[in-house]
Amino acid sequence: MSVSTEARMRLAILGGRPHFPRPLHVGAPNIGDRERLLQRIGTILDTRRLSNFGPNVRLFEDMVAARAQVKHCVAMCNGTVALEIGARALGLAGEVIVPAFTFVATAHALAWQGIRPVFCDIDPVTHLIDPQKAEALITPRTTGILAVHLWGRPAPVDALQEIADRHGIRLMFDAAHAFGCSHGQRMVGGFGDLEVFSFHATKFLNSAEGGAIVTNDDELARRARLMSNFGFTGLDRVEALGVNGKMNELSAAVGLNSFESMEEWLAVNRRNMDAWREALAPLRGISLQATDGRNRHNHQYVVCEVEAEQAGLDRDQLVEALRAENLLARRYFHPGCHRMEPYRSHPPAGGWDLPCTERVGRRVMVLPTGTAVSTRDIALAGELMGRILDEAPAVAAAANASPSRAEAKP
Ligand code: T4K
Repeated sequence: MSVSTEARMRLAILGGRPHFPRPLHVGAPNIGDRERLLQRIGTILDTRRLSNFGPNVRLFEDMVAARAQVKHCVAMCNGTVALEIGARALGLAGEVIVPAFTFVATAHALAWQGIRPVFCDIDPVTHLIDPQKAEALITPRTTGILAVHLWGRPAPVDALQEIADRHGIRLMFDAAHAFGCSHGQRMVGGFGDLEVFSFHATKFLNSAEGGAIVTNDDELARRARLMSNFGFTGLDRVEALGVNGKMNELSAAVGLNSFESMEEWLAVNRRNMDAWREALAPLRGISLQATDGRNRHNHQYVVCEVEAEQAGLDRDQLVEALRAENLLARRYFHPGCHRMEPYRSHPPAGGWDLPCTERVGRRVMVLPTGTAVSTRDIALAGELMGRILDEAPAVAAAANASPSRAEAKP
């Protein structure tokens, strides 16, 4: 059946059958060569070396550091713990400025250790923290800025560094989305005092669960490693407060396997991005976020914005219609951390002033990509979106009546 014939079936939200027989997820993991992974796991089992800085973790760290062009990599059990340990290793306390338009782990990693996240607004086009607005939030209690390379797009690193230096505060980057991305010729990894990657299953390069702190600062790297292993400096010798943040050998084996397929996955993401660009181009009111050709990009997130007036239905109604088709588009990072607990219940005097975060949070829709998604899937999705727009009034009404839509309301 041709894509156009498939797309002509009745829309699922209007009573038809879903056009996609299996769910298409944002974040379905990329899986590397199975045989190679099983071999690696076999060796781990044979040698009985399962954790505590084993050979797979050490090799993974070397490969991450080389790719990010940075001196040190300390692998961790996940990105959130890496953020927590990074903030501690930097001595962050009091208040830290952070964008509200990010995955909630960025803010939680601070709040979890008694640091107050002070939410900053974003640039409405790039979705990245606005440096001028960040500077305006600095108070005597501010110890740092935690910026995010959202969607793999580098944050305004130079402006932020200049502000941090001028105010004598630390600068840390949440680079969870940005492994393999660059700011011009410089790879993400060596900016600020330290950066944090996530290698969660849903990420471009995954180790099932995993993360890392990367830095060019010898002392910070030493401290982060110490903190990730209870503060042990030798057998029975503890020299600092620490937790268990270590990556295990099985995760590292998955990570090493991912490295071997990384270029292939990058090519798939690029191909899919081109296919999405083509599929969305004719659609009114749906625009794909542009990527900056001067930077390297992993194209892990396909991010678009829905302009309700032009499209004839809003982002939430469109997401509902797509989900009915088994195309599980996401509303990342709606409604913004400031509207999630515990932050929602503790606004500053006068409330949060984040107009761009609010606006972008209402418009952004993230679409599936990665090796589980074919160009044919994308072409069908494009045709379906065209049909949804053509039947916008009926679709909007059906979406409003849907029970999951009611649940999804903030
Ligand atoms: N900072 C930022 C900016 C981040 O985006 C993240 C994580 C972090 C920090 C923290 O890093 P980690 O501690 O996670 O290493 C997901 C991920 O869980 C999270 O890692 C990620 N960001 C965030 C953007 O997305 P959910 O709740 O949206 O994921 P979930 O479980 O709905 O997964 C997405 C879809 O992927 C699922 O619907 C099904 C599919 N999937 C998922 C997994 C885990 C699979 O097919 N197989 C799988 O194994 O948060």
